[in-house]
Amino acid sequence: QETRKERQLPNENGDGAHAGNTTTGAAALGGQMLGAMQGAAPRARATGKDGQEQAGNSSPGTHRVLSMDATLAPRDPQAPGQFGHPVAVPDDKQEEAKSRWKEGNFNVYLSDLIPVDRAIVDTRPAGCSEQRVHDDLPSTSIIMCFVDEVWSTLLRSVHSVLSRSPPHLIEEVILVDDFSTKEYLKEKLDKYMSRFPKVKILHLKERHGLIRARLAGAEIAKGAILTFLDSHVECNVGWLEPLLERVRLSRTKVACPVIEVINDKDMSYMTVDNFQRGIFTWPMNFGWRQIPQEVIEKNKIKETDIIRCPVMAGGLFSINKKYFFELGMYDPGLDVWGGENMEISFKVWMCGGEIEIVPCSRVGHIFRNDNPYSFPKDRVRTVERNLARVAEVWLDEYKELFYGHAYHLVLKNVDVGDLTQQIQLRKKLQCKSFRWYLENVYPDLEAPLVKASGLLVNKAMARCITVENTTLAFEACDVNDKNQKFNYTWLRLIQHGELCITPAGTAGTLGLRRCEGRSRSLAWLHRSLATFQPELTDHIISEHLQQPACLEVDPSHEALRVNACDSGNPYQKWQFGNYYAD
Ligand code: LR7
Ligand code: MN
Repeated sequence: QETRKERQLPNENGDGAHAGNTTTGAAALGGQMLGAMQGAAPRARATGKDGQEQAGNSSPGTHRVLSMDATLAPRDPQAPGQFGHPVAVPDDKQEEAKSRWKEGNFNVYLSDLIPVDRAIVDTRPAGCSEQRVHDDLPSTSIIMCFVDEVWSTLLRSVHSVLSRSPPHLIEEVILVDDFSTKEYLKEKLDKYMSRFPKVKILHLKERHGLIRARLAGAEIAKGAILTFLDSHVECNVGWLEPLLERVRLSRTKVACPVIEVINDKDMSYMTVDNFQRGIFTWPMNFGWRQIPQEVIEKNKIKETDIIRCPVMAGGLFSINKKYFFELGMYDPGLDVWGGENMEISFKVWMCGGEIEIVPCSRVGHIFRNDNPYSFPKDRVRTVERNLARVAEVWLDEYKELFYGHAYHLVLKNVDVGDLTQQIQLRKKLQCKSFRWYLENVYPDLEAPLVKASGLLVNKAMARCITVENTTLAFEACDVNDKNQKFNYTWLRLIQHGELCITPAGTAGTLGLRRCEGRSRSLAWLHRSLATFQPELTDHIISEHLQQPACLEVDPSHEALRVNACDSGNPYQKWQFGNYYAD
């Protein structure tokens, strides 16, 4: 479910529609976008006639973006899918198309039907073709990893790179075959590609998974810049130069194209809404979020302006090779697929770099609902473990939010493996804190460190739990009494300083113990149980005891105890002073 979300289409993702936090979010975002525009190179932003002249006069050493393009003169204008138009499966081919779907989890039949060098419409915003880039852009190694990719799709990806990039900027195209099982990806592929001297194929001898396959490609790359692509893409007109221009301006800029949509059903090339940032929601689900209209207007953000992103989608970006190595590339302990986009994004921002979307660079990608290849281990578990590694290394105290939103990982006590090297790396690079990242890069993320805090009031008695030395009491509420203040944490602890409320040794009684982050014996479920026992909302249920048992006040003695949960019992209803999240 969670990983599905990562692959949702940019313009279909619910995140874009979130209105809840626009006021604070937008204000904070305003500052951020302003920063973004100051960071953009004036030369690279020159658009329209005026801009062009200005750039021409004041900056020798620049030229217009070339339009290396088959769009205007496709080899066969009548061929299906030409210009990115949708294609329909003929009636008598429906069965065949259906049966071939699972080869790639998209319409493989249609992919085979349309030319491998089809033209697509130039979807760049007006002004992009007038933009100027430096004459001395660095050349790049393109790295494309694949496992059992569909033949026609892989070819179309490679053709689009070769025909829509200025040749001198392509050092090489490295195809990393991640131990594919399909016969056609062996000699047949080698033979086909042998006509393109720049294309090199690295056949891995065992399955590396996407993440380590990319590292294998990076190791042999000769270009100063690495450009990673998925193996089912179509690079659009002028896609490469604006990416390289950004990386040239600063070696710590990581440049991503706008990822457009190649429709999985009819293979049409669809453009996406402008002004979308790559973001994540808890527990680290990648998504897209539109910059609010008022922020766009207030800051006069143009369609061609660079967009700074809290996180990248993962598959398509250019990065300075030396910088990538300095950053320790990807954590090699990440397995197969997933989470590496979070890792590289946090690492880049926190250790002094920037992640940008470059609107004048556009690349289509086939979005699919499921991976068409097998996972060596369970897919969900692989992704969860990867994300937990990222959380442990990069999120500091905020990792509790991650675990709080994926509490099953706490219950499973997920084993993330050895993190020593990653933690050392973070120290060595003197990276900033996750708090800094939140404040400066992603201020619109809601990230309260606890779920609730303040007085813990019993609703029936209107009295409060109090800590007296190291024992618990039940007294008249007093907002100024520090001993009545508790935090309800993401790890479900009811915490007062170092101490946590727990069912005591003797049945039914309550006590205080030193808190331990992941201890289930200290965990209490408050509110969240609403999903399967709605009537128990506001109860506080111990997770420790065999039977579900609730925090209760014994009305006759005014003593605290744990007792069998009863939805109608008002002596079991509790409320914190403040709630920050559900
Ligand atoms: O074991 C593997 N070995 C591989 O070589 C698994 C995959 N791969 C290849 C695969 O053939 C493909 O070319 O790696 C590439 C990416 O795999 P996909 O296409 O199955 O991934 P995706 O497009 O569903 O998912 C996104 O997230 C991934 C994991 O975190 C990678 O970062 C992908 O590159 C990334 N794709 C994009 O960013 C494109 C836009 C999608 C979005 C949002
Ligand atoms: Mn993909």
